[in-house]
Amino acid sequence: MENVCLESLILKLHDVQAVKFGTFTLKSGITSPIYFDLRVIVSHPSLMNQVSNLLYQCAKDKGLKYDTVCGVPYTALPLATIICSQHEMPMLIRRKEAKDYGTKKIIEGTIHPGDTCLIIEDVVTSGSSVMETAVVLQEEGLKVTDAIVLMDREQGGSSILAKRGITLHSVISMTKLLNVLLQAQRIDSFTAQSVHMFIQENNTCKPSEVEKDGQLDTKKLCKMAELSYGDRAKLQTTHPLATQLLRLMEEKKTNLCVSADLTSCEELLQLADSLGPQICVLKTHVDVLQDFSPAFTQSLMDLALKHNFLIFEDRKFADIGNTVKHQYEGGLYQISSWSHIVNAHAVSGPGVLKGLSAVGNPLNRGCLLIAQMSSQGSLATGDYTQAVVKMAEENSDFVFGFISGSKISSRPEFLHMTPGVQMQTGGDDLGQQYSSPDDVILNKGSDIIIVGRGILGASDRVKAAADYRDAGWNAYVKRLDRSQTDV
Ligand code: S5P
Repeated sequence: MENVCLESLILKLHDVQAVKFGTFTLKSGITSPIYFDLRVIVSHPSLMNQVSNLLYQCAKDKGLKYDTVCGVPYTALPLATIICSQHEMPMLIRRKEAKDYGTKKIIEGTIHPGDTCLIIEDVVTSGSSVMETAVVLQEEGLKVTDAIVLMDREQGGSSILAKRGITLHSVISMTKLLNVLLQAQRIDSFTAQSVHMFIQENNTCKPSEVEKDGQLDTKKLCKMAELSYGDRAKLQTTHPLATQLLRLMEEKKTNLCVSADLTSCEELLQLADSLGPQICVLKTHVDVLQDFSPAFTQSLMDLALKHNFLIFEDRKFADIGNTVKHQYEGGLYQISSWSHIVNAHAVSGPGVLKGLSAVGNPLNRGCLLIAQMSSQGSLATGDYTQAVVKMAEENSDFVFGFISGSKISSRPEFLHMTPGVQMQTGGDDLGQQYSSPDDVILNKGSDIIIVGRGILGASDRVKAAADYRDAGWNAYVKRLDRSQTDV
Protein backbone atom coordinates (compact mmCIF):
# COMPACT_ATOMS: atom_id res chain seq x y z
CA MET A 1 0.00 0.00 0.00
CA GLU A 2 1.29 3.45 -0.91
CA ASN A 3 2.85 5.10 2.10
CA VAL A 4 2.12 8.62 0.82
CA CYS A 5 -1.50 7.69 0.44
CA LEU A 6 -1.69 6.51 4.05
CA GLU A 7 0.02 9.62 5.36
CA SER A 8 -2.35 11.94 3.54
CA LEU A 9 -5.30 9.93 4.84
CA ILE A 10 -4.07 10.16 8.45
CA LEU A 11 -3.66 13.93 8.15
CA LYS A 12 -7.13 14.29 6.62
CA LEU A 13 -8.65 12.18 9.39
CA HIS A 14 -7.03 14.52 11.89
CA ASP A 15 -8.27 17.57 9.93
CA VAL A 16 -11.89 16.44 10.17
CA GLN A 17 -11.46 15.45 13.85
CA ALA A 18 -12.05 11.76 13.23
CA VAL A 19 -9.11 11.39 15.60
CA LYS A 20 -8.82 13.70 18.60
CA PHE A 21 -6.37 14.14 21.44
CA GLY A 22 -7.24 15.39 24.92
CA THR A 23 -9.01 13.85 27.88
CA PHE A 24 -11.93 11.64 27.00
CA THR A 25 -14.04 9.45 29.24
CA LEU A 26 -14.80 6.23 27.43
CA LYS A 27 -17.96 4.16 27.83
CA SER A 28 -16.08 2.02 30.35
CA GLY A 29 -15.37 5.05 32.56
CA ILE A 30 -11.71 4.92 31.65
CA THR A 31 -10.06 8.18 30.63
CA SER A 32 -8.33 8.01 27.27
CA PRO A 33 -5.90 10.54 25.77
CA ILE A 34 -7.12 9.65 22.26
CA TYR A 35 -10.57 9.36 20.76
CA PHE A 36 -11.74 8.13 17.39
CA ASP A 37 -14.98 9.18 15.83
CA LEU A 38 -14.95 7.87 12.30
CA ARG A 39 -18.65 8.65 11.91
CA VAL A 40 -17.78 12.20 10.83
CA ILE A 41 -16.28 10.98 7.58
CA VAL A 42 -19.73 10.47 6.05
CA SER A 43 -19.76 14.26 5.62
CA HIS A 44 -16.57 14.14 3.53
CA PRO A 45 -17.23 12.24 0.29
CA SER A 46 -13.66 12.23 -1.01
CA LEU A 47 -12.47 10.88 2.33
CA MET A 48 -15.16 8.18 2.17
CA ASN A 49 -13.84 7.13 -1.23
CA GLN A 50 -10.23 7.21 -0.07
CA VAL A 51 -10.97 5.07 3.00
CA SER A 52 -13.05 2.59 0.96
CA ASN A 53 -10.28 2.28 -1.64
CA LEU A 54 -7.67 1.63 1.02
CA LEU A 55 -9.85 -1.01 2.69
CA TYR A 56 -10.42 -2.72 -0.66
CA GLN A 57 -6.74 -2.44 -1.56
CA CYS A 58 -5.75 -3.96 1.77
CA ALA A 59 -7.92 -7.04 1.07
CA LYS A 60 -6.39 -7.27 -2.42
CA ASP A 61 -2.81 -6.93 -1.16
CA LYS A 62 -3.44 -9.74 1.32
CA GLY A 63 -4.76 -11.92 -1.50
CA LEU A 64 -8.11 -12.47 0.23
CA LYS A 65 -10.82 -14.40 -1.61
CA TYR A 66 -14.41 -13.62 -0.69
CA ASP A 67 -17.86 -13.73 -2.22
CA THR A 68 -19.63 -11.01 -0.31
CA VAL A 69 -18.93 -8.07 2.03
CA CYS A 70 -20.58 -7.01 5.30
CA GLY A 71 -19.87 -3.74 7.12
CA VAL A 72 -20.18 -3.67 10.91
CA PRO A 73 -23.02 -1.23 11.65
CA TYR A 74 -23.06 1.70 11.47
CA THR A 75 -19.92 3.53 10.34
CA ALA A 76 -18.57 0.70 8.21
CA LEU A 77 -21.92 0.20 6.49
CA PRO A 78 -21.53 3.02 3.93
CA LEU A 79 -17.87 2.05 3.45
CA ALA A 80 -18.90 -1.49 2.50
CA THR A 81 -21.54 0.00 0.20
CA ILE A 82 -18.96 2.04 -1.69
CA ILE A 83 -16.62 -0.94 -2.04
CA CYS A 84 -19.39 -3.21 -3.29
CA SER A 85 -20.80 -0.59 -5.63
CA GLN A 86 -17.43 0.30 -7.18
CA HIS A 87 -16.38 -3.31 -7.63
CA GLU A 88 -19.83 -4.69 -8.38
CA MET A 89 -19.82 -7.18 -5.57
CA PRO A 90 -22.78 -8.44 -3.55
CA MET A 91 -23.19 -7.04 -0.09
CA LEU A 92 -24.98 -8.06 3.09
CA ILE A 93 -26.36 -5.75 5.73
CA ARG A 94 -26.43 -6.76 9.37
CA ARG A 95 -29.25 -5.25 11.38
CA LYS A 96 -28.37 -4.17 14.90
CA GLU A 97 -31.66 -5.60 16.11
CA ALA A 98 -33.98 -7.98 14.37
CA LYS A 99 -37.16 -6.34 13.10
CA ASP A 100 -40.05 -7.02 15.42
CA TYR A 101 -42.39 -7.22 12.46
CA GLY A 102 -42.27 -8.78 9.02
CA THR A 103 -39.47 -11.19 8.26
CA LYS A 104 -37.55 -10.88 11.58
CA LYS A 105 -34.38 -11.09 9.55
CA ILE A 106 -31.12 -9.94 11.13
CA ILE A 107 -29.19 -10.11 7.86
CA GLU A 108 -30.52 -8.32 4.80
CA GLY A 109 -29.52 -9.46 1.31
CA THR A 110 -29.38 -12.82 -0.40
CA ILE A 111 -27.55 -15.36 1.68
CA HIS A 112 -25.77 -18.24 -0.04
CA PRO A 113 -24.69 -20.64 2.72
CA GLY A 114 -21.08 -21.67 2.27
CA ASP A 115 -20.09 -18.30 0.77
CA THR A 116 -17.16 -16.45 2.33
CA CYS A 117 -18.04 -13.03 3.74
CA LEU A 118 -15.43 -10.34 4.35
CA ILE A 119 -16.12 -8.06 7.32
CA ILE A 120 -15.34 -4.35 7.13
CA GLU A 121 -14.95 -2.22 10.28
CA ASP A 122 -13.77 1.31 11.06
CA VAL A 123 -12.08 0.96 14.46
CA VAL A 124 -11.25 -2.15 16.49
CA THR A 125 -10.52 -2.05 20.22
CA SER A 126 -11.52 -5.36 21.79
CA GLY A 127 -12.81 -6.90 18.57
CA SER A 128 -16.24 -7.47 20.11
CA SER A 129 -18.23 -5.68 17.37
CA VAL A 130 -16.48 -7.61 14.61
CA MET A 131 -17.11 -10.80 16.50
CA GLU A 132 -20.78 -10.09 17.06
CA THR A 133 -21.21 -9.53 13.32
CA ALA A 134 -19.17 -12.66 12.51
CA VAL A 135 -21.32 -14.79 14.81
CA VAL A 136 -24.54 -13.60 13.15
CA LEU A 137 -23.12 -14.31 9.67
CA GLN A 138 -21.84 -17.72 10.72
CA GLU A 139 -25.23 -18.62 12.14
CA GLU A 140 -26.60 -18.05 8.63
CA GLY A 141 -24.09 -20.53 7.24
CA LEU A 142 -21.56 -18.03 5.92
CA LYS A 143 -17.82 -18.47 6.33
CA VAL A 144 -15.99 -15.60 8.02
CA THR A 145 -12.21 -15.84 8.02
CA ASP A 146 -10.99 -12.25 7.66
CA ALA A 147 -11.88 -8.73 8.69
CA ILE A 148 -10.41 -5.50 7.37
CA VAL A 149 -10.29 -2.54 9.73
CA LEU A 150 -9.22 1.00 9.07
CA MET A 151 -7.75 1.58 12.55
CA ASP A 152 -6.55 -1.03 15.01
CA ARG A 153 -6.22 0.53 18.47
CA GLU A 154 -3.82 -2.31 19.30
CA GLN A 155 -5.61 -3.09 22.54
CA GLY A 156 -5.82 -6.84 22.07
CA GLY A 157 -8.64 -7.08 19.51
CA SER A 158 -6.63 -8.93 16.88
CA SER A 159 -5.53 -11.71 19.23
CA ILE A 160 -9.09 -12.16 20.49
CA LEU A 161 -10.35 -12.46 16.93
CA ALA A 162 -7.50 -14.79 15.95
CA LYS A 163 -8.65 -17.13 18.72
CA ARG A 164 -11.98 -17.25 16.96
CA GLY A 165 -10.39 -18.01 13.61
CA ILE A 166 -10.70 -14.49 12.21
CA THR A 167 -7.62 -12.73 10.90
CA LEU A 168 -7.72 -8.98 11.42
CA HIS A 169 -5.97 -6.85 8.80
CA SER A 170 -5.57 -3.17 9.57
CA VAL A 171 -4.93 -0.31 7.19
CA ILE A 172 -3.57 2.04 9.86
CA SER A 173 -1.79 0.95 13.01
CA MET A 174 -1.72 3.11 16.12
CA THR A 175 2.05 3.41 15.82
CA LYS A 176 1.80 4.62 12.22
CA LEU A 177 -0.91 7.12 13.12
CA LEU A 178 1.10 8.63 15.98
CA ASN A 179 4.31 8.76 13.94
CA VAL A 180 2.68 10.56 11.01
CA LEU A 181 0.95 13.10 13.28
CA LEU A 182 4.15 13.62 15.24
CA GLN A 183 6.20 14.20 12.10
CA ALA A 184 3.63 16.63 10.77
CA GLN A 185 3.78 18.42 14.15
CA ARG A 186 0.07 17.89 14.71
CA ILE A 187 0.89 16.44 18.14
CA ASP A 188 3.92 16.72 20.40
CA SER A 189 6.05 13.87 21.67
CA PHE A 190 4.43 14.05 25.10
CA THR A 191 0.99 13.38 23.59
CA ALA A 192 2.36 10.54 21.44
CA GLN A 193 4.01 9.03 24.48
CA SER A 194 0.96 9.30 26.68
CA VAL A 195 -1.16 7.57 24.01
CA HIS A 196 1.44 4.79 23.69
CA MET A 197 1.39 4.38 27.43
CA PHE A 198 -2.37 4.35 27.60
CA ILE A 199 -2.53 1.65 24.92
CA GLN A 200 0.03 -0.47 26.71
CA GLU A 201 -1.64 -0.11 30.09
CA ASN A 202 -5.07 -0.86 28.71
CA ASN A 203 -4.11 -3.75 26.53
CA THR A 204 -5.87 -6.10 28.82
CA CYS A 205 -7.76 -8.23 26.35
CA LYS A 206 -6.04 -11.55 26.89
CA PRO A 207 -7.68 -14.49 25.15
CA SER A 208 -6.93 -16.80 28.09
CA GLU A 209 -8.92 -14.57 30.44
CA VAL A 210 -12.05 -14.49 28.36
CA GLU A 211 -12.53 -18.19 27.78
CA LYS A 212 -15.42 -19.95 29.41
CA ASP A 213 -15.88 -23.67 28.83
CA GLY A 214 -13.48 -23.44 25.93
CA GLN A 215 -15.59 -20.66 24.40
CA LEU A 216 -14.86 -16.97 24.27
CA ASP A 217 -17.02 -15.07 26.71
CA THR A 218 -17.98 -11.95 24.80
CA LYS A 219 -19.11 -10.25 27.99
CA LYS A 220 -15.59 -10.47 29.33
CA LEU A 221 -13.90 -9.74 26.05
CA CYS A 222 -12.15 -6.61 27.03
CA LYS A 223 -11.51 -6.57 30.74
CA MET A 224 -10.35 -3.07 31.44
CA ALA A 225 -8.32 -3.98 34.49
CA GLU A 226 -9.58 -1.69 37.22
CA LEU A 227 -7.63 -2.13 40.42
CA SER A 228 -9.26 -1.75 43.81
CA TYR A 229 -8.03 0.96 46.20
CA GLY A 230 -6.40 -1.81 48.24
CA ASP A 231 -4.53 -3.22 45.24
CA ARG A 232 -3.37 0.22 44.18
CA ALA A 233 -1.95 0.71 47.69
CA LYS A 234 0.30 -2.30 47.07
CA LEU A 235 1.89 -1.01 43.87
CA GLN A 236 5.58 -0.32 44.22
CA THR A 237 5.27 2.97 42.37
CA THR A 238 2.63 4.35 44.71
CA HIS A 239 3.75 7.27 46.90
CA PRO A 240 3.88 6.27 50.60
CA LEU A 241 1.22 8.83 51.53
CA ALA A 242 -1.05 7.60 48.73
CA THR A 243 -0.48 4.05 49.99
CA GLN A 244 -1.58 5.11 53.45
CA LEU A 245 -4.62 6.88 52.04
CA LEU A 246 -5.66 4.04 49.71
CA ARG A 247 -5.31 1.56 52.55
CA LEU A 248 -7.44 3.52 54.95
CA MET A 249 -10.05 4.09 52.24
CA GLU A 250 -10.27 0.33 51.72
CA GLU A 251 -10.37 -0.35 55.46
CA LYS A 252 -12.93 2.31 56.32
CA LYS A 253 -14.86 1.83 53.07
CA THR A 254 -14.97 5.50 52.30
CA ASN A 255 -13.89 7.75 49.45
CA LEU A 256 -15.35 10.86 51.05
CA CYS A 257 -13.29 13.96 51.81
CA VAL A 258 -15.17 16.58 53.75
CA SER A 259 -14.31 20.17 52.95
CA ALA A 260 -14.47 21.70 56.43
CA ASP A 261 -14.86 25.31 55.31
CA LEU A 262 -15.74 26.70 58.73
CA THR A 263 -14.58 29.85 60.49
CA SER A 264 -14.44 28.66 64.09
CA CYS A 265 -11.77 26.26 65.38
CA GLU A 266 -14.13 24.71 67.89
CA GLU A 267 -16.82 24.02 65.32
CA LEU A 268 -14.23 22.56 62.95
CA LEU A 269 -12.86 20.24 65.63
CA GLN A 270 -16.37 19.13 66.55
CA LEU A 271 -17.06 18.41 62.90
CA ALA A 272 -13.81 16.44 62.57
CA ASP A 273 -14.69 14.37 65.63
CA SER A 274 -18.24 13.63 64.55
CA LEU A 275 -17.51 12.93 60.88
CA GLY A 276 -14.12 11.29 61.48
CA PRO A 277 -15.36 7.69 61.15
CA GLN A 278 -17.01 8.45 57.77
CA ILE A 279 -14.19 10.20 55.95
CA CYS A 280 -10.80 9.43 54.45
CA VAL A 281 -9.60 13.05 54.26
CA LEU A 282 -10.52 16.28 56.03
CA LYS A 283 -9.81 19.35 53.93
CA THR A 284 -9.22 22.73 55.50
CA HIS A 285 -8.86 26.38 54.48
CA VAL A 286 -6.93 27.36 57.56
CA ASP A 287 -6.82 31.03 56.57
CA VAL A 288 -10.59 31.43 56.98
CA LEU A 289 -10.46 30.51 60.66
CA GLN A 290 -11.08 33.55 62.86
CA ASP A 291 -9.43 32.10 65.95
CA PHE A 292 -6.56 30.02 64.60
CA SER A 293 -3.98 28.88 67.12
CA PRO A 294 -1.20 26.27 67.11
CA ALA A 295 -3.22 24.37 69.72
CA PHE A 296 -5.96 23.92 67.10
CA THR A 297 -3.58 22.10 64.75
CA GLN A 298 -2.47 19.80 67.54
CA SER A 299 -6.10 18.90 68.33
CA LEU A 300 -6.81 18.32 64.66
CA MET A 301 -3.81 15.99 64.36
CA ASP A 302 -5.03 14.07 67.42
CA LEU A 303 -8.44 13.61 65.80
CA ALA A 304 -6.81 12.48 62.54
CA LEU A 305 -5.01 9.77 64.51
CA LYS A 306 -8.10 8.85 66.52
CA HIS A 307 -10.30 8.40 63.45
CA ASN A 308 -7.65 7.44 60.89
CA PHE A 309 -8.06 10.19 58.31
CA LEU A 310 -5.58 12.48 56.56
CA ILE A 311 -5.52 16.27 56.77
CA PHE A 312 -5.42 18.26 53.54
CA GLU A 313 -4.78 22.01 53.73
CA ASP A 314 -6.25 23.38 50.50
CA ARG A 315 -3.65 26.15 50.24
CA LYS A 316 -3.30 26.10 46.41
CA PHE A 317 0.32 27.25 46.33
CA ALA A 318 1.10 29.05 43.08
CA ASP A 319 4.26 31.13 43.52
CA ILE A 320 7.94 30.65 42.72
CA GLY A 321 9.75 27.87 44.56
CA ASN A 322 11.47 30.07 47.10
CA THR A 323 8.27 31.81 48.15
CA VAL A 324 6.12 28.68 48.46
CA LYS A 325 8.83 27.05 50.54
CA HIS A 326 8.41 29.78 53.15
CA GLN A 327 4.63 29.81 52.85
CA TYR A 328 4.51 26.05 53.42
CA GLU A 329 6.94 25.86 56.30
CA GLY A 330 6.68 29.14 58.16
CA GLY A 331 4.39 32.06 58.84
CA LEU A 332 1.46 31.92 61.17
CA TYR A 333 0.15 28.55 60.04
CA GLN A 334 3.26 26.36 59.63
CA ILE A 335 1.23 24.17 57.30
CA SER A 336 3.89 21.52 56.72
CA SER A 337 3.95 20.67 60.43
CA TRP A 338 0.36 19.41 60.55
CA SER A 339 -1.10 18.91 57.06
CA HIS A 340 -0.41 15.56 55.38
CA ILE A 341 -1.53 16.82 51.99
CA VAL A 342 -1.27 20.16 50.23
CA ASN A 343 -2.07 21.21 46.70
CA ALA A 344 -0.44 23.47 44.14
CA HIS A 345 -1.13 25.11 40.83
CA ALA A 346 1.29 24.20 38.07
CA VAL A 347 1.11 27.62 36.47
CA SER A 348 4.47 28.80 37.81
CA GLY A 349 6.31 25.72 36.52
CA PRO A 350 8.05 22.85 38.30
CA GLY A 351 9.89 25.22 40.67
CA VAL A 352 6.76 25.32 42.84
CA LEU A 353 7.20 21.59 43.46
CA LYS A 354 10.92 21.92 44.06
CA GLY A 355 10.25 24.47 46.77
CA LEU A 356 7.40 22.53 48.37
CA SER A 357 9.08 19.12 48.23
CA ALA A 358 12.22 20.49 49.88
CA VAL A 359 10.02 21.07 52.92
CA GLY A 360 7.47 18.27 52.49
CA ASN A 361 9.54 15.25 51.49
CA PRO A 362 11.56 14.97 54.71
CA LEU A 363 8.24 15.01 56.59
CA ASN A 364 6.65 12.34 54.34
CA ARG A 365 4.08 14.81 53.03
CA GLY A 366 2.48 14.67 49.60
CA CYS A 367 1.00 17.06 47.08
CA LEU A 368 -1.89 17.16 44.64
CA LEU A 369 -1.54 19.20 41.46
CA ILE A 370 -4.57 21.19 40.39
CA ALA A 371 -5.24 19.96 36.86
CA GLN A 372 -8.86 21.01 36.43
CA MET A 373 -11.22 23.18 38.46
CA SER A 374 -14.92 22.91 39.17
CA SER A 375 -15.60 26.61 38.67
CA GLN A 376 -17.30 27.93 35.58
CA GLY A 377 -14.93 29.31 32.93
CA SER A 378 -11.85 27.70 34.48
CA LEU A 379 -8.78 28.00 32.28
CA ALA A 380 -7.37 24.70 33.51
CA THR A 381 -8.46 22.58 30.55
CA GLY A 382 -7.06 20.82 27.47
CA ASP A 383 -3.32 21.28 26.90
CA TYR A 384 -2.90 22.85 30.35
CA THR A 385 -4.39 19.78 32.02
CA GLN A 386 -2.15 17.51 29.94
CA ALA A 387 0.91 19.52 30.93
CA VAL A 388 -0.08 19.19 34.59
CA VAL A 389 -0.25 15.41 34.21
CA LYS A 390 3.22 15.45 32.72
CA MET A 391 4.52 17.60 35.57
CA ALA A 392 3.01 15.18 38.10
CA GLU A 393 4.66 12.22 36.40
CA GLU A 394 8.01 13.98 36.49
CA ASN A 395 7.67 14.83 40.17
CA SER A 396 6.07 11.69 41.54
CA ASP A 397 8.43 11.68 44.53
CA PHE A 398 6.17 14.38 45.97
CA VAL A 399 3.06 14.55 43.78
CA PHE A 400 0.68 11.64 44.25
CA GLY A 401 -2.39 12.85 42.45
CA PHE A 402 -4.63 15.58 41.17
CA ILE A 403 -7.47 17.90 41.90
CA SER A 404 -9.52 17.24 38.79
CA GLY A 405 -13.06 16.74 37.60
CA SER A 406 -12.30 13.32 36.20
CA LYS A 407 -9.63 10.67 35.90
CA ILE A 408 -6.92 12.28 33.81
CA SER A 409 -4.03 9.86 34.28
CA SER A 410 -4.32 6.14 33.63
CA ARG A 411 -1.51 5.43 36.10
CA PRO A 412 -3.10 3.59 39.03
CA GLU A 413 -0.64 5.06 41.52
CA PHE A 414 -2.12 8.55 41.07
CA LEU A 415 -5.19 9.56 43.03
CA HIS A 416 -7.87 11.85 41.64
CA MET A 417 -9.80 14.05 44.08
CA THR A 418 -12.83 15.91 42.77
CA PRO A 419 -14.45 18.99 44.36
CA GLY A 420 -17.75 20.51 43.28
CA VAL A 421 -19.82 17.54 44.44
CA GLN A 422 -23.40 17.61 45.66
CA MET A 423 -26.36 15.28 45.38
CA GLN A 424 -28.28 18.20 43.93
CA THR A 425 -26.36 19.18 40.81
CA GLY A 426 -26.30 22.79 39.67
CA GLY A 427 -24.11 25.43 41.25
CA ASP A 428 -23.88 28.53 43.42
CA ASP A 429 -24.07 32.16 42.30
CA LEU A 430 -20.28 32.56 42.34
CA GLY A 431 -19.47 30.08 39.59
CA GLN A 432 -19.22 26.81 41.51
CA GLN A 433 -20.56 23.87 39.50
CA TYR A 434 -21.72 20.61 41.06
CA SER A 435 -21.72 17.03 39.83
CA SER A 436 -23.23 14.06 41.64
CA PRO A 437 -21.10 11.46 43.48
CA ASP A 438 -22.24 8.84 40.97
CA ASP A 439 -21.19 10.94 38.01
CA VAL A 440 -17.79 11.77 39.51
CA ILE A 441 -16.84 8.26 40.64
CA LEU A 442 -18.71 6.02 38.22
CA ASN A 443 -18.72 8.01 35.00
CA LYS A 444 -15.70 10.27 35.35
CA GLY A 445 -13.44 7.70 37.02
CA SER A 446 -12.30 9.90 39.91
CA ASP A 447 -11.29 8.38 43.26
CA ILE A 448 -12.37 10.74 46.01
CA ILE A 449 -15.32 13.12 46.29
CA ILE A 450 -14.74 16.41 48.08
CA VAL A 451 -17.95 17.68 49.64
CA GLY A 452 -18.32 21.00 51.45
CA ARG A 453 -21.67 22.73 51.58
CA GLY A 454 -23.51 19.53 50.62
CA ILE A 455 -22.68 18.36 54.17
CA LEU A 456 -22.06 21.62 56.04
CA GLY A 457 -25.39 23.06 54.94
CA ALA A 458 -27.40 20.03 56.08
CA SER A 459 -29.40 20.16 59.31
CA ASP A 460 -27.91 16.80 60.30
CA ARG A 461 -24.27 16.83 59.14
CA VAL A 462 -23.53 13.29 60.35
CA LYS A 463 -26.48 11.88 58.42
CA ALA A 464 -25.55 13.92 55.32
CA ALA A 465 -21.95 12.68 55.50
CA ALA A 466 -23.21 9.09 55.78
CA ASP A 467 -25.33 9.62 52.67
CA TYR A 468 -22.38 11.04 50.69
CA ARG A 469 -20.12 8.28 51.92
CA ASP A 470 -22.61 5.62 50.81
CA ALA A 471 -23.15 7.29 47.44
CA GLY A 472 -19.39 7.60 46.77
CA TRP A 473 -18.59 4.09 47.92
CA ASN A 474 -21.48 2.44 46.06
CA ALA A 475 -20.43 4.22 42.87
CA TYR A 476 -16.89 2.89 43.32
CA VAL A 477 -18.13 -0.68 43.89
CA LYS A 478 -20.33 -0.37 40.79
CA ARG A 479 -17.32 0.83 38.80
CA LEU A 480 -15.24 -2.14 39.90
CA ASP A 481 -18.06 -4.54 39.03
CA ARG A 482 -18.53 -2.92 35.66
CA SER A 483 -14.86 -3.24 34.81
CA GLN A 484 -15.21 -6.99 35.22
CA THR A 485 -18.01 -7.20 32.68
CA ASP A 486 -17.32 -4.42 30.20
CA VAL A 487 -16.80 -5.21 26.58
O1 S5P B 1 -11.71 23.31 41.50
C1 S5P B 1 -11.88 23.36 42.70
C2 S5P B 1 -10.87 23.07 43.60
C3 S5P B 1 -11.14 23.07 44.95
S1 S5P B 1 -9.92 22.54 46.02
N1 S5P B 1 -13.12 23.64 43.19
C4 S5P B 1 -13.39 23.68 44.52
O2 S5P B 1 -14.54 23.93 44.88
N2 S5P B 1 -12.38 23.45 45.43
C5 S5P B 1 -12.60 23.54 46.89
O3 S5P B 1 -13.54 22.55 47.25
C6 S5P B 1 -13.20 24.87 47.35
O4 S5P B 1 -12.18 25.76 47.73
C7 S5P B 1 -14.04 24.46 48.51
O5 S5P B 1 -13.25 24.40 49.68
C8 S5P B 1 -14.48 23.05 48.20
C9 S5P B 1 -15.86 22.96 47.60
O6 S5P B 1 -16.82 23.35 48.51
P1 S5P B 1 -18.40 23.20 48.24
O7 S5P B 1 -19.02 23.83 49.44
O8 S5P B 1 -18.71 23.93 46.96
O9 S5P B 1 -18.66 21.73 48.15
